[in-house]
Amino acid sequence: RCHLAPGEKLKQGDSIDASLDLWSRGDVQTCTAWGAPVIWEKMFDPEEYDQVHKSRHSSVALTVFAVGRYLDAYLEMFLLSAELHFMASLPVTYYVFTDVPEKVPKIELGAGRRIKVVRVQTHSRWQDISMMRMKTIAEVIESEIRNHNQYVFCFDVDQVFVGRFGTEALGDSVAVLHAYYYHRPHSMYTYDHNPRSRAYMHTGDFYYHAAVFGGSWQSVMNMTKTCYQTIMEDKENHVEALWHDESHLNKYLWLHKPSKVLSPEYCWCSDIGYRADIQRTRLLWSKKQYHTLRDV
Ligand code: 2GW
Ligand code: MN
Repeated sequence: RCHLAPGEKLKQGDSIDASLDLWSRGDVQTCTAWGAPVIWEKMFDPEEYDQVHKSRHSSVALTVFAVGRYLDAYLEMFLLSAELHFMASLPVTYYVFTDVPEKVPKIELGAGRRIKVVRVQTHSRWQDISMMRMKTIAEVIESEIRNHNQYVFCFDVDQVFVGRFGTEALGDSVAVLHAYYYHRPHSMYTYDHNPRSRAYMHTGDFYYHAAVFGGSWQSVMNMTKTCYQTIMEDKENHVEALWHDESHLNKYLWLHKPSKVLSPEYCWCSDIGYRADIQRTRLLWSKKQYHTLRDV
């Protein structure tokens, strides 16, 4: 069922997807082995998706962390571009987690859009800044988000929206294909290969990028809680997974298959250059400023 003819309709995935039309494409995988759609440009009608989500009063919480030097380096562009492209048809609440709330740029927000700034402590190791996001996200879903938003999307801050990242991306549990691995053989996936880590895995479905994941608040709470638990078990055992939280997320998503997969359009890296299957870019990695932002 993953090899539908181009133009053939797909009726799979979440209940909302099942009620709408999703078209297959001939040049890319548009459906996983377990029946979840993989979303690419030309597979969906954006207006139709917006209408359904508007009529259901869907709303979305976006979480993003800007701790230490990442605040000045990336946050303003991230937020300004999200105002243009992220779920433009729906109410959105941004949860910005930072160690210096007063430095969060005051940007003008569209109707129905709000920003909440939450102070978090910083960690001396950047690996911990990244990994501890899982704990913080689970906590804020539990204490706040679940009372206001059906959906939650979690982002790295070092990225910029450049095209529609819309309601077609909403689903019960959603993950994005890593731009560098979607066309590579499984043997090259950088899963954690240390049997002593809880993130250990040998075979998997895809290599997902932890820079973007989301879903219903229930699913994202389970995802982040479980990843935090496995990260802490590793700490007790004095091991750290190869790609930190990303390794744990990949393990989780192997054991709990996502109901929707986003193509690398939803987290693309311009350095890769031209690819015929990428017909639209929606979110781009920002340039890394390793020399100024990382001391390692
Ligand atoms: C991270 C690395 C080195 C030095 C600083 C930081 C750092 C990260 C920081 O000083 N402040 C901060 O707020 N962060 C947050 O953590 C920020 O939201 C950032 O986007 C996120 C992940 O760090 P990042 O973007 O530098 O890591 P990447 O782009 O190499 O990310 C992939 O691998 C990570 C694990 O190593 C995560 O899984 C991430 O989700 C992946 O995209
Ligand atoms: Mn990043």
